[in-house]
Amino acid sequence: MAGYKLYYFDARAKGEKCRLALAAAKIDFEDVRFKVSLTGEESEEWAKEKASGRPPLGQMPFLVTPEGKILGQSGAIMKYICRKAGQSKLRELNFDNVYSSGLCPEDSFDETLADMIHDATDDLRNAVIKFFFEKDEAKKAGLEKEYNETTLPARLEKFEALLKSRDEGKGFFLGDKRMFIYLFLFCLRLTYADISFFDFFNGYIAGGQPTIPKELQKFPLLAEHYNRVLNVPEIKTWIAKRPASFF
Ligand SMILES: N[C@@H](CCC(=O)N[C@@H](CS)C(=O)NCC(=O)O)C(=O)O
Repeated sequence: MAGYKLYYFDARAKGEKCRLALAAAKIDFEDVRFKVSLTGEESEEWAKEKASGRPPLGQMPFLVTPEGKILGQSGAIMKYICRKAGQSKLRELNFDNVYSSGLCPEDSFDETLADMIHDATDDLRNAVIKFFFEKDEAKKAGLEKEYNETTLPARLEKFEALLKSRDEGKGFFLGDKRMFIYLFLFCLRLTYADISFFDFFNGYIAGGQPTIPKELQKFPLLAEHYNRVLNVPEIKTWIAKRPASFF
């Protein structure tokens, strides 16, 4: 049976959080990349794929599962992968309500908080995309100014407070709380909220480089969090080996 196949352009952009989730979940996948055009023309291979009707929304990224099922929308794909990663050996032992080694919070309120953090980073992605592709120079400068001076700093303040609200910001946004069950200590752990946040700052702001972007300098907890995600071994390895791309 073929493994997972992720289809996207040869870019980080909207596809990378899915690739980061696959890497963090230790799921082998085929990283199918279509040629990207900065001038907006459609590549022949993508036009053909789209015309086949296979991408469910006529867009990328889309994921083909080993069973041949197909999913679109980057956020939905990332969450699906992270939920899959939760199907650990411990689940088979009926420890479901206690612990899962996955990348998705078990508690439904926490899962919704993870969605909130993901959606809030998507707002930033969309703001960057808006000024990046704006052709009117004056309009572009206005949008970029608003993003740099208002949208981004306001959101960063909120993100810093959200991170601080769990374990004083020394861990991840969500995941298991610190508690002992029998002899095991369960700690805050990586979830898709962290992957999404990290992907925005790494993929969109730091040009994909393993460096902390200057925008996080005034937010020490977020800067440490960025480093914490960057140093998750599977994420570090993926970043070192992924193909370089312009955006
Ligand atoms: N909300 C969607 C947006 C997907 C999207 O806009 N995909 C673009 C590339 S980033 C695309 O497929 N463009 C090519 C086309 O529509 O033909 C997601 O996050 O997956």
